[in-house]
Amino acid sequence: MDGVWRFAADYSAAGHAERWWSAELPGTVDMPVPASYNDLLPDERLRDHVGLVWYQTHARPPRSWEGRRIVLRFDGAAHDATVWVGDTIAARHTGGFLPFEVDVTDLLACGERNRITVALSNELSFSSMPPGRSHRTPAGTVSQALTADYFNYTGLHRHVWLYATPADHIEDVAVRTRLDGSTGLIDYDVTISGSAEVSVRLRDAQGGHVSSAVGAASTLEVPEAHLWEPGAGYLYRLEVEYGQDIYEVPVGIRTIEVDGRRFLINGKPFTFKGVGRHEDSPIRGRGHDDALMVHDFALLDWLGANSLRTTHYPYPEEALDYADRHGVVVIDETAAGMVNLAMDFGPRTGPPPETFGPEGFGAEARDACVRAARELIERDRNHPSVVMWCLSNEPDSAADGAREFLAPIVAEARALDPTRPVCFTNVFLAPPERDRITDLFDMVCLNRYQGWYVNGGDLASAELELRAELDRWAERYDKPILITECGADSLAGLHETAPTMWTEEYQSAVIAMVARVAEQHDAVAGQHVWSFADFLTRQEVIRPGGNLKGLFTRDRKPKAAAFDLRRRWIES
Ligand code: BDP
Repeated sequence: MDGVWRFAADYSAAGHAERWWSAELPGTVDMPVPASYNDLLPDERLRDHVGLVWYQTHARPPRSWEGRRIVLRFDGAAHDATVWVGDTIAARHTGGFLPFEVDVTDLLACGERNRITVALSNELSFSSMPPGRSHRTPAGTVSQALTADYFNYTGLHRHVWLYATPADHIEDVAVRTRLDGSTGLIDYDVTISGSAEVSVRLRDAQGGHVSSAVGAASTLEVPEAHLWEPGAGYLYRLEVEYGQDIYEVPVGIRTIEVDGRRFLINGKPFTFKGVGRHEDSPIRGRGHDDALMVHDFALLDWLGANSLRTTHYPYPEEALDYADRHGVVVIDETAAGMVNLAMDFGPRTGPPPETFGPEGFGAEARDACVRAARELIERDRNHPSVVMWCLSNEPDSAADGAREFLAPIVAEARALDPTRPVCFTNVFLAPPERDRITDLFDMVCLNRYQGWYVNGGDLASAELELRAELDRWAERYDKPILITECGADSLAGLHETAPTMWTEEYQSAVIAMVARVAEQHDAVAGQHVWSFADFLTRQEVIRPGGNLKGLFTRDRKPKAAAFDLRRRWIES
């Protein structure tokens, strides 16, 4: 269903009262799908619009689909979607970074022209996913921003599908892999809509038959298994057959374990060398684009990186499929960031409200985070590239109420997936003496900006303080430490012989300093640099054209730090 749809911004919130779904949308605006709408038109009002926008298209399924089950699927509709097929509401969904689908068999007429309308709201609250807040400006408009440091792009960000299956069909497939010596064990579990027999066949990467079984749940044995390894994403193929329906799932056999201070993949210590990134680019905003995705993964490979954190939300499934095939190690993050009012530097008089106090994140927000973890794990659990769930970015982990807020999220993740470790990323305001939640998690993940927000311009002190803090974490926890973020902003093209803040040289020096400290520390299992590329944020005095901590500019040109890192990562 991708392509150019009709579009109307609902500035006066009239769409519902005027039943915009029941006829052609007013106006003549076209909008590409997938894409964010914000930067598509030279229109400031649209860019910063808070409220509803409407998308509309038509679908004419072939007559040969008669009698089949027809499904309408949205891979990502940011953030709150209501979908009509003709005059009927077909679906409602909250959370723009995870998919939803709906059976529209009874709503669509095969061979006819069917109108499909989507109303999208981008209004933020503490329980929206991602969370944010709004305020009325002196000029009388509503202004809002995420509590996190990225622009609130909105739109039909990912592919939209209309597909058909047999009426009696496969609903879901879950796989888990284990190793017994050199034998791989694949536990599979198929959910079906009826009660006919399920059969499965496992093929190797060349299509050769490996093993088969009958039944909706069983274990397949793979003698002398070819393992999925970092950098070498070997995939088997599980073909599931149920009546007239057939579905295939790529399967990578590998194990993950945290053993004391080591992060083990297939029993071998793994050192993370990678980045955090944003789904962000000029014009399309957060809209998924296969060309950009392949290019970005190629640049990651050029850097010598072996891993990626899906900052700060679930990525499109195409990205995880790519990572599976190419052996890229992924830390998969929910959109539940940042639950932290101590980090909210927006205009304010007086001290910040307490993060988990009466004006902050309460039970509704916590339930939204639990749901976000559940939906993420249900979507991504079959991907061998995913080695850990990141359940929150920089929550207020030093605050009263942090433990009560985070513990149910951790419990949900562990119940749904006992095979993967879980983490959250710690903010510098919560060093080991103040943190209240790290014992709930498997790894210590630190976002650290010594040399930038702390000891800016003074790398000698930055290095000493970073070392000292790592020692304190290592003293307290027998867990691996991962530097999940580090870096400095740089203006591409700004140079100095003596590195000073904002130059490309200074950015390189900060990243090199953290690498030196990390490599010399026994407890540290790797370094992720923030960020892969420059990206757009809300407007702020510290954000000239956005966040400039990219190794690449927003249009993917390398800065000095990219060459530096490549030298270190390719050589090591
Ligand atoms: C961390 C956040 C990240 C920000 C980064 C920064 O996790 O989203 O963009 O700092 O300030 O707090 O550059």
